[in-house]
Amino acid sequence: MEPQKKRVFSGIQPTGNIHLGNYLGAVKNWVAKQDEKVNFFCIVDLHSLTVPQDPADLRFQTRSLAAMLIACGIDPQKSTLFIQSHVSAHAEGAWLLNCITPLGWLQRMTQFKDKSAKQESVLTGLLDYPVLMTGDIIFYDAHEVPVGEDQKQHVELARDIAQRFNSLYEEEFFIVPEPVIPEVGARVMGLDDPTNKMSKSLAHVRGHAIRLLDEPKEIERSFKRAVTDSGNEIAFSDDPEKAGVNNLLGIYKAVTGKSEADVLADFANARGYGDLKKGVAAVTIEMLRPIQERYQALMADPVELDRLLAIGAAQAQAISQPKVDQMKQMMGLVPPRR
Ligand code: ATP
Ligand code: LTN
Repeated sequence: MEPQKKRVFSGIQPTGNIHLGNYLGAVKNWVAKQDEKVNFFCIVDLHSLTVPQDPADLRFQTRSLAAMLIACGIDPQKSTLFIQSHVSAHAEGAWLLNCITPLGWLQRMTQFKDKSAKQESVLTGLLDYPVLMTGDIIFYDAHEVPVGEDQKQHVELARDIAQRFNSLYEEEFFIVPEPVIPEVGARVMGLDDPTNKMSKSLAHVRGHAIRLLDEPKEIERSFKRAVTDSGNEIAFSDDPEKAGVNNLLGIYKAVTGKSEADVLADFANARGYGDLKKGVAAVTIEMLRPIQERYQALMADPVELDRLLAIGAAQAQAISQPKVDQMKQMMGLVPPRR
């Protein structure tokens, strides 16, 4: 008998512009592993409401991200792709988890401390967000949660909440999930500042990121302006002075899938960084071309996109709602089934 495939859950917020770092560091790996695992990919629109959003903008960004993920290769036949607010079990179950989660656990979260310090008026949802995230994961019995380093503490909290529910109500009811942090190699740095990671919240800044929907001319321009150094040696390096060139080579390597030796061979005859920048731009444009075409086709066919998202939501609801219904029974809200 085939061993049971592990369940993977990951979420991505529909805010900001999806960029090359998100693709090379996260989405590309999700696509590659679709056959090995049972995957749930969720566009977490409820999470986005933890900071104020323009309703029309949020609606558009949510659909646009769904289309982009499919365009990148998330196959709705292989993976369950859905929008969080379409599946009512998330909000319903999060309330139940709220009522077993000590406030102090949430107040300790470093992301809450950082984000709330920067805002004048802090919404309750911002504090409570890790509980909603816990439900996302544990209502699907997910074993693995691929996330960036910044989300590790939230997945650890999810483990604590799952264990607390299990010890209060029924041992082993929830799977205790593990965070899966990608290797550091998958870190794409900002083109304008190669010492800081390329980031969604800065993707609107000119020259910072390559956004997956950028036109070829824009991509060429952004790479051309990329910060390098005053030398001319094209080599992989850990030297912070050479971070710009290292980042460009890293992007070329990730896009082409070539070995470091083959990457360097491609630039053996380059006359300085200008040729490196042109080379990286060319392979990135070629990689993004079919993704952009598929994206445009999906956005032009809203009926098909709705159909795919409705299938995803139905599959997700069929798994998470029974789990939440069982919680309701255990917690004394509805009589247990005989
Ligand atoms: P922000 O930096 O504004 O918080 P983000 O760009 O990190 O946003 P997320 O939605 O938090 O975007 O991340 C989605 C996924 O993309 C995560 O798995 C994250 O680890 C990955 N990711 C984000 N930025 C990079 C990057 N520069 N290089 C590699 N992977 C990245
Ligand atoms: N909080 C995450 C997004 C997220 C998530 C999840 C990730 C919401 N629910 C469940 C993994 C599993 C973020 O902001 N990157």
